[in-house]
Amino acid sequence: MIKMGLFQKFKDMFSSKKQREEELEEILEQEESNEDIEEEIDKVEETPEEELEEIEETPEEESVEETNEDASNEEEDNEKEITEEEHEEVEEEPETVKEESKKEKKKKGFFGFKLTEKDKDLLVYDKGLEKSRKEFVSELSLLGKKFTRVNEEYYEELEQLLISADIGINTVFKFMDRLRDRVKHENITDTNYLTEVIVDELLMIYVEGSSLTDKINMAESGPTVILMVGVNGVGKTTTIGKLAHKYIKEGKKVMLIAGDTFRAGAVPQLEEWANRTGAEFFGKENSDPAGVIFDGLVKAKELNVDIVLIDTAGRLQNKVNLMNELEKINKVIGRHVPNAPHETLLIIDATTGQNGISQAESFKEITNVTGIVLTKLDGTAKGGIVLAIKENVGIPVKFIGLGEQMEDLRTFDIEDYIYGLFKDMM
Ligand SMILES: Nc1nc2c(ncn2[C@@H]2O[C@H](COP(=O)(O)OP(=O)(O)O)[C@@H](O)[C@H]2O)c(=O)[nH]1
Ligand SMILES: [Mg+2]
Repeated sequence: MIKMGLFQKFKDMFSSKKQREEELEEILEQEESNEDIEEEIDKVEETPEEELEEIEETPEEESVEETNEDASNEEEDNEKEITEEEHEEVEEEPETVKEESKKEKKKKGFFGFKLTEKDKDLLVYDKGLEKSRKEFVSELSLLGKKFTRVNEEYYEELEQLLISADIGINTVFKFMDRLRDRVKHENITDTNYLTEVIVDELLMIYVEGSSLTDKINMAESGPTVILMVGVNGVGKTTTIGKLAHKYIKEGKKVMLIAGDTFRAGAVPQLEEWANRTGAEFFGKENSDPAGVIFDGLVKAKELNVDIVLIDTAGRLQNKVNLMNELEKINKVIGRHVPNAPHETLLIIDATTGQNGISQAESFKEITNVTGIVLTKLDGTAKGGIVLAIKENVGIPVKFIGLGEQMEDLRTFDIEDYIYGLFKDMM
């Protein structure tokens, strides 16, 4: 009794995605190899244009002089002027067309092709999840090839594989129980087919309870305040830079406030991100964080800022202190902007694995975390951590970091994520 599971559904759904991706890869390859040619073409185009202008100027001037001299014959003059105008029009046309095509070319690329935002998502997800896909998913396929029959040894290796992908021990145990059940019920013996069932069941964990919203809660009026928390080095400041870039690109006015005031270099680091992205900035080194945030919010309101991103220090070593500090910060923010902070995003470094999960559990006790940003997914094969967060923490992942550049932050999209992980199997 074999049901058509999620795997098959996703497989069908993703076939168009795969096709699009193959197109994109081809186009990008061709564009790269054609960049040099394009430069050459530009150079060649520039020279005759200038020469052409010089040649054109001389006869035009002469004809104007002629017209002035011969004032008696008005009819002829008019005729001449018309011819000149026509002449100019004819000349202008190819230039405008040329200019336009140049601009278009810059915008669209050599083949008149423009990447959509969705295309960019697909490419960033694909690149950022490469490690996880190559290591975890290839090993899963290998396992299916190594064992032709489902036996105890197979189960053991599978369990190890899932644990090493950071899916989380409890999730893995639960998963293994479900799998064994399904194998028994559906009388599965073939490991190749079981590989599909495994992906199916993994997808199920991803999809289950996905009613958790990944939307950012925006203020109805006045600035939206987003507070960033998390331990040192996880990528808080970088994520703020990336978010600033994202929102500014969307046409919003953004301000960064440096609430991590004591760590050496933290304030200038944030200021640099403000400069790079074109965001407003407020910060004062070695001052009380809540005080800086207070002053920053006053300025944000004066400047009519749409989104305020606040950096904080992440000293988890002293939980009570951190809790008190965040409480004070929250009070200050709430007093200034009603219903703020609108989001408190906890940043977790995906490469720290289970450690990241325990950080999430601690921060959950300390403050009201509304979303998680999972950074450095590009640097790990442990993409399974998304599952562990869902199972153990229950806070939605809202963004993922897939690289160090400001474009490398994406809204967490379960479909793109699953595709990025499993596309080699589909
Ligand atoms: N590969 C990669 N590196 C990241 C990502 N996010 C942050 N980083 C790097 O992690 C390091 C620490 O980041 P930072 O923002 O200073 O962390 P903070 O202490 O939490 O503010 C920096 O070198 C960042 O470039 C990511 O998504 N991918
Ligand atoms: Mg920082």
